[in-house]
Amino acid sequence: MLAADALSDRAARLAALRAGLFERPARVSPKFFYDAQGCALYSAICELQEYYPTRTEAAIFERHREEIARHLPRGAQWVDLGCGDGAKSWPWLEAVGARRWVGVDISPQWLRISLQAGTGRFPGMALAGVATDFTRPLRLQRVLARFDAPPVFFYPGSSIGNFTPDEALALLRSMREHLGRDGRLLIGVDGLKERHVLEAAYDDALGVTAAFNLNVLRVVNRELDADFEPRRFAHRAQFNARESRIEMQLVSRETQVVRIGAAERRFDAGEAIVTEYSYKYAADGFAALLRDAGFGALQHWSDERGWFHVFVAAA
Ligand code: AVJ
Repeated sequence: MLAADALSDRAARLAALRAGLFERPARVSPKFFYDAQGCALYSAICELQEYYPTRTEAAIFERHREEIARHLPRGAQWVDLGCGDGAKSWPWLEAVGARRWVGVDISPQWLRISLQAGTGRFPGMALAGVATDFTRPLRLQRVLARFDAPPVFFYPGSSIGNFTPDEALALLRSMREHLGRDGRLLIGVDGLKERHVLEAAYDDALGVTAAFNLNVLRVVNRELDADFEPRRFAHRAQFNARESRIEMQLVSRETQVVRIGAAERRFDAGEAIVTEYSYKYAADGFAALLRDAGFGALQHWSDERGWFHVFVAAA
């Protein structure tokens, strides 16, 4: 596993986490959701009846795998961005006859799990894991240069939705710069749909998403030596139609003072901490974003309801 982030990067991340908590409104980047507990809760979310994105994308992949694969280079280096447990990649490695799998994730836990799974399933295949964070430009040129095979950047699950359109544009540009002539991007993005469907997906009846959201307070307590009490905050998920995004927040149930390291932060009753934006795109809106990022030829697949979109893009 390659540790792309030095200690100073960790210090900078924690400083930014701390600064965000003192802003008005307070905010915590969603990248802090994914400690071991957060990863387990996210896996549970993906099984929820209300959370349609994982299932809908999987059905598009299953149904169109052969056709999509014909638009991807054979013998590729498969670069799984935000690989998680790696499970979404494995059928693709077979479909494109990939020569190497490169897992990229912010969570070393996920990298360990996915590398182990990949080794078990593809004993002869070259595997690499890179621990890094997509809030900065990707720098995978050196890792990719070790193999003479075109890359496929695989960015499924609407992870791109966590970025504002401006940030998404920068990330897509940085992916495109890695592709060369034969490389491709295969990306999944959640579609615009009725408010009640969106809000149920982010506020499920079992409270799994609430637990996932509240868990970030435990991450903050550990990372910043703070004393947030999850019970004193409530989960909220609302669709902001003007911005075309789900907004997840943690709302203070009462007026309270929280210690954060040596400092204190007061939260009024009803005051919110913004923890996640999840942007939703119409197919043509996302195609326009890809073009703005400099991509050329695009292919698009969707489900019957148009709930989720899959694109293949060439540089
Ligand atoms: C991992 C960013 C795709 O936005 O749907 C799921 C995260 N948050 N439920 C999403 C998430 C709450 C998820 N992404």
